[in-house]
Amino acid sequence: MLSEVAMLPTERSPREAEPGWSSPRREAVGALADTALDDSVLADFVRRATHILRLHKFAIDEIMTKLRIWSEEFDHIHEHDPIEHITSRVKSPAAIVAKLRRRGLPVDPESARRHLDDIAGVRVVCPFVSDVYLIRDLLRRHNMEIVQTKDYIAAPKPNGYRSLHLIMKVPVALSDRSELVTVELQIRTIAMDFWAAAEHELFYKSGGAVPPEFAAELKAAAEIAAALDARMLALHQRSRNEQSAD
Ligand code: 0O2
Repeated sequence: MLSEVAMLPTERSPREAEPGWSSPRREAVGALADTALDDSVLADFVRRATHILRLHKFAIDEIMTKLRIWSEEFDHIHEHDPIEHITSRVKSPAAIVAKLRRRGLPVDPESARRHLDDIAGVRVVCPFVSDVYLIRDLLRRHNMEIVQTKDYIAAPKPNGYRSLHLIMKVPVALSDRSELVTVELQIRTIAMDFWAAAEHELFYKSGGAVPPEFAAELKAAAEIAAALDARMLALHQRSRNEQSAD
């Protein structure tokens, strides 16, 4: 039952379902490394966390519905779909327990809900950088509550990582009440996503320590990806201008 909640369907295009947020993620590696996680603690957490995990799945469903509508409507009206694909996941119980332990927090579902912003994660991959901010603006325009923004496009991480991260409070209407649920939304271009996936793979294989010359190469590659994004955006804008002049 629980695995149905933790293993969400994910989507390559907003309109067709398929398997997930790439793996193994760093948090999963962390969870394996922390195998002080004894089975009884995890089993107890899993038993008590079902409701909270389900709630986060519902919040993801809410966001996905909005994104699908915007994707299809934009494509229809403006002949441009700002969403290339979407993936999502509910964090696994083992990864939640490992993160709470790492942070020295109580290991129970309420503590997870209070302290972790990334139990529900949605990743939106866009063709152009302008689409990333378009999605952010659409969320704002529809009064979706954004409680935190980390703009790693305007200010990339030292390793070169680029993405727009939004922490959102998503209202979920249950049969007897409404609940505000936290969702982490990562919005990035295809080039940023390619870099992040490759970096994650390299980072994972190197066991967490990236040698300095390797790190410099990764950063240089991120800058090439950013330059490519800038060129593709310029082409996109030129093509839009030419279409509107016709
Ligand atoms: P997963 O499975 O993708 O969720 P926090 O999440 O609060 O503990 P932080 O650094 O404050 O950590 O959060 P931030 O900066 O918003 O980053 C969280 C997520 O962004 C990560 O989640 C990754 O998905 C992605 N991310 C951030 N930095 C990098 C990076 O340098 N390379 C790659 N490939 N991804 C990055 P998790 O927890 O790693 O895993």
